[in-house]
Amino acid sequence: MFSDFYTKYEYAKKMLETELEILIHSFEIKHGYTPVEHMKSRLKTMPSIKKKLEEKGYSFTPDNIEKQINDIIGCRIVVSFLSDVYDIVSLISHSPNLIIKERKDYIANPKESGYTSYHIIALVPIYLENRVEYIQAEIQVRTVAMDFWASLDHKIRYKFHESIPEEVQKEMEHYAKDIQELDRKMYHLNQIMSKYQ
Ligand code: 0O2
Repeated sequence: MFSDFYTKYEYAKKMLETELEILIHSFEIKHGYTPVEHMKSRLKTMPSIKKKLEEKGYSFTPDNIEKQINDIIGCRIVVSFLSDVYDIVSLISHSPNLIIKERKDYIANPKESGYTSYHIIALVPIYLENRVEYIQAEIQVRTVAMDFWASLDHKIRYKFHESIPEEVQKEMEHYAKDIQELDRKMYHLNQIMSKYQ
């Protein structure tokens, strides 16, 4: 039952990867500049889908997966500068092949933990025999500095199983502010450099 269901997500992940690669490549050709440091996509595993559903108080059924989990397909785009985040977001937003369902700007409004990133929930079309189906995917766009913080935070959460000591939490909140400051400085440097190009 679940393997057929999962196949749709595999198709949609391929569609999304191809679409993003083309969009980014066309941006690079137009601007003569490569904003993306790296891009990675993944399908959420069934055990982790089950865990997330249980945490939300839902049973593990295909219907609940489809309605309650919007990041079975996850794609992360890591860029150099803060301005690149918004350039990439704009690029994705203008794609005729994706439908933007939701956006969450955790850069303008960081999460309580200090987490910053720009999230887009997009609907990706997959072309089946007699119909088109739209599959949800979460695209996270962030700078290298934000990515560094988020991956450390992820390791901390894994180590402490969500009950993170207050001392560690406070340190991470401070570092999140340092990261924001560093991104602002790098953005400033990028603007200075652009005068010389
Ligand atoms: P994983 O293992 O990275 O996939 P949702 O969880 O989507 O139902 P919500 O609140 O709408 O609920 O989602 P949100 O917070 O917009 O996005 C969730 C994803 O963002 C997480 O996925 C993480 O990847 C990332 N994220 C959000 N907050 C934090 C944070 O404080 N620290 C870190 N490191 N990442 C965060 P998952 O499924 O939780 O985890």
